[in-house]
Amino acid sequence: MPDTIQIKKSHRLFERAKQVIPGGVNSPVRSCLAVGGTPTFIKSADGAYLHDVDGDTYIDYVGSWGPMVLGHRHPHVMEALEHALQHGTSYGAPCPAEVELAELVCKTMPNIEMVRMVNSGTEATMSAVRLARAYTNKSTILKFNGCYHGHGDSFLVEAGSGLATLGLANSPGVPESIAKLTISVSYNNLDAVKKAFAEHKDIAAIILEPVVGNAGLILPKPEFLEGLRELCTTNDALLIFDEVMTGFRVSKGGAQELYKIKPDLTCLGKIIGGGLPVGAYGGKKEIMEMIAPSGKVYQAGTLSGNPLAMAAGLAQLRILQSPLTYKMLESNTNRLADGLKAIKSNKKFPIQVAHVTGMITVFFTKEPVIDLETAKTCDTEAFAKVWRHLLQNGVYWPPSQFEAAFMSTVHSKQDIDKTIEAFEKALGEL
Ligand code: HOZ
Repeated sequence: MPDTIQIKKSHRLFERAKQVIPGGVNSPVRSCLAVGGTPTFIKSADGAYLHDVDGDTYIDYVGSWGPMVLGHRHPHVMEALEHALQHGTSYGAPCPAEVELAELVCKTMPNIEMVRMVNSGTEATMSAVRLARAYTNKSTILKFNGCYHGHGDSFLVEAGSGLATLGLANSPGVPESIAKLTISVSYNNLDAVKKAFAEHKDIAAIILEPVVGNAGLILPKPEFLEGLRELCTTNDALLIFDEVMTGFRVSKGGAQELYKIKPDLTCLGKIIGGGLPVGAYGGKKEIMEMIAPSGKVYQAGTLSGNPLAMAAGLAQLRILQSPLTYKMLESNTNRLADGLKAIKSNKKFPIQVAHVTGMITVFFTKEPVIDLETAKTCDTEAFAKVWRHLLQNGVYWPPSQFEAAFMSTVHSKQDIDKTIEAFEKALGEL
């Protein structure tokens, strides 16, 4: 258990940070505000572990919010980075690694015939929507409550992740004229989508997380994704899968491979940069060729295709080509999920365990969670108490009921069993 003198180092850093960084953090969820905690400042990471500035070690289930499928500092990724570093950090000009990475992305996700590298998931989704609007010559976007597609203006409507965590539905600063071009309906509700298409003739695209990770983990009902595909085709709208979290995680080819659905455009994120700041969007050639300079839809970036990020991403994606990786990831996730489900139920605080390869959420509610509305029935105070107990017992779980936890291939059986024990104890003490 972290000792009190050392805890003060993280605490002192947070106090300093609050003077110069809004809320003391560079992204709201990690402030741990929603769970009554303060951020743990990390000094280093390796494998399945995070080491904080106070000398304490935690089993990491945040995994940098997705990219650490192979754990932190995988030797091949580190080697590729060290090699790339010998050659420079940024050229603002094309480099061979970006071609190789683009080829590998297209090969692994065959629905992506062409891909454009950007620097974050937010950039990918914003650019994909601009492209969809240009391609369809329509303006309205349909999204789902609880899905989070980064912080672009169009997406901050009933968004999950930090907004759901802070109890916000939208953000000041987004002009009404922009917000009204976004329709948001309940996830897993095909009737609501049909109704939206009947009422709005101007829908350019549906964008969604095919498996939601930003309202906690929510799985699509069997007919949901297929229904969306059909509705988009019938209504001349594009289907955009935001696979920033699920790409190369829930299976090698992402959720689109797992559920056998062909989106028109796919957004990818940090995972294809091996943890460095990368995003990408890609899809059918006919659509992608509308992007400048082959077409007129403008999108650009000095750091796009950055040699360090491309090298790390390539190294990670090459390892992820092996089916063994996903067997391991699946078996680790199942072990944790089975262990959590087997915890003797605490009648006052029932839990639901949702999982898919590489991702898991423990919802503190009595009903299965199928959308943001059911996720909101969770007892967030009970979650917060359990979260604090986990942290004190060396388990770094996402500090929000509305964020999925991420597994890696390098979580050991002992790590997982220790996590289950910590949960059991925390639930017992509620
Ligand atoms: N919104 C991110 C996960 N869904 C969290 C970002 C962060 O705090 O790093």
